Amino acid sequence: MAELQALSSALTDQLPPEAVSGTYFPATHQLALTFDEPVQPGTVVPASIAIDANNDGVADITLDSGCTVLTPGNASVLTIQVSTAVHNAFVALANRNAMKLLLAAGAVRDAAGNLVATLTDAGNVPVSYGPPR
Ligand SMILES: [Ca+2]
Ligand SMILES: [Ca+2]
Repeated sequence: MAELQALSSALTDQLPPEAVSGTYFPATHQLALTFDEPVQPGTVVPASIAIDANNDGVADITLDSGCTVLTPGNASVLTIQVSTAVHNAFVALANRNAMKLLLAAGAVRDAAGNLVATLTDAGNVPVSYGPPR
């Protein structure tokens, strides 16, 4: 019955996933993104994930094709190994205390295949530098 229940919930989930928060771990060059429900790591579009560090709505760092998702299966926390260029962009930011996550529509899908919606700086999803304090 577990399979039927899983199928049922997959068929009825019409709600897109929403990002909750993010953390960049500079020592390991890893970006962890937390969503409100499990998402599919294989559906991540790195170029659709960005960081606004100065609250102007314009991306200051955009993930590139050198970034790879480490999370092996559907999970509410995605861990992304970022490229050297993206890591260097984090390190170069003048202010890392007010970073916000930006997502283009379709940057990731939930377990049922619903596409994430566009997330702008107005969504106020914080990204901390290092573990949250
Ligand atoms: Ca959903
Ligand atoms: Ca900006």
